[in-house]
Amino acid sequence: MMDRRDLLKGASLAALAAGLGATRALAADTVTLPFANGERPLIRYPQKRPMIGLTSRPPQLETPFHIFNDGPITPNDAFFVRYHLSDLPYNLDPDKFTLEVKGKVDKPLKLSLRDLRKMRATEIVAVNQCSGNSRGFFEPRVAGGQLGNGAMGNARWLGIPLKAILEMAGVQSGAKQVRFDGMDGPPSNRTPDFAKALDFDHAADGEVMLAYGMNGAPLPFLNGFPLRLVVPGYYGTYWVKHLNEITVLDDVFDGFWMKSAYRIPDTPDNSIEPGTTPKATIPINRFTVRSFITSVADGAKLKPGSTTLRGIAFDSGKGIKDVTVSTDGGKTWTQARLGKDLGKYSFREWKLPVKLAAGSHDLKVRATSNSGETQPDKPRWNPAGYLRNVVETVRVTVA
Ligand SMILES: Nc1nc2c(c(=O)[nH]1)N[C@H]1C(S)=C(S)[C@@H](COP(=O)(O)O)O[C@H]1N2
Ligand SMILES: [Mo]
Repeated sequence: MMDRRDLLKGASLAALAAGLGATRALAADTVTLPFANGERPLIRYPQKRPMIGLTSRPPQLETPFHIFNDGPITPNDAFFVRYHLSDLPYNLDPDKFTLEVKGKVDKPLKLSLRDLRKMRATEIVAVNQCSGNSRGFFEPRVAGGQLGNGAMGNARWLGIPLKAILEMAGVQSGAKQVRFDGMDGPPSNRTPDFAKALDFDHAADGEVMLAYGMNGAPLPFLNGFPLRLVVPGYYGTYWVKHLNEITVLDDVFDGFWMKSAYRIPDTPDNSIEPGTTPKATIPINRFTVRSFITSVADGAKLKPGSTTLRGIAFDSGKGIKDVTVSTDGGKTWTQARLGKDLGKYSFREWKLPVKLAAGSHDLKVRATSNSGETQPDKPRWNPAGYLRNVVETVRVTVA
């Protein structure tokens, strides 16, 4: 259990500010992601182990993929980091932090962390994944952060259902959306502030959460200390960090990050002919179903004989029904055994013992959710590089 002292200790903000703002993190080593221009430094930030660095202003860090083989929960110090704007709230004082709830409510609120921590808390295990996770694999290539598969993570979140806060504030009739704004901002006025909105019914569904705890500890600074939105099953763009302003709206929020950015083609599978422009778009929303092999990396050399393949699968919250694996490039498929069910929004581990003869093998994995949604054999394409969920292939040589 965390008490208030832990909360402060957890961030040790002065030290963080020095480490994050003033000095550049140490680049110890490099890794190469498997696409053109995939060379990246391994960078060490406060509260983080060495991570794959995408940018340093603002910090953007990817989880080294082998960490997903360590277990279904992604450790806080290995959890990916994504920001849009470089003015981070390094100087925030958790004692003075207030969450403001305003707009179309009868009783506008100003809540301290202490107020929030007195309320009845809930927990949920849920995957956070950046919309652009795996963008670097798009063909043809698309603009944006060239991410491998490490812009995702699974954590046990602790906090207050947003529903309880909205009830406390007394939402007025005619509420359409709820807008969320965090304490970070643009270094100049040229870039629009980062704010996101959810439809009111979604915001008040009882699952959307204001989280202050992550895997039994306070949120790491770079993952939104002291408070962030958790939107189970939805892409990370909605998971607003350093959240200090909630506004109930009686119209649809048309800020830049809703109206112009983070949009997907309005087609049945949200994809279009590669290289073309969509006729109409909608805001990105739920995760597509995905699965990965985590126990062997692409290009690995294995000894002939028995080995156990392991990995993870997840979807937008229907839960994983089954995972099948092919060791012959997709000609034949075998059902894997699923691991413990940590909840429908969590990574689901799977494993399958296989015998591999000498030669090269294309290993493939495919997950199907409880709604029957499954992964396509051919990648779907959209101009922002979102939603990747093609059946992934890991090529290994057995000798
Ligand atoms: N305040 C704030 N919250 C934010 C963002 C941001 O730029 N500022 N980026 C969003 C995006 S696009 C993603 S993918 C997630 C990433 O969460 P993480 O950095 O904790 O992994 O944070 C979201 N919340
Ligand atoms: Mo993102």
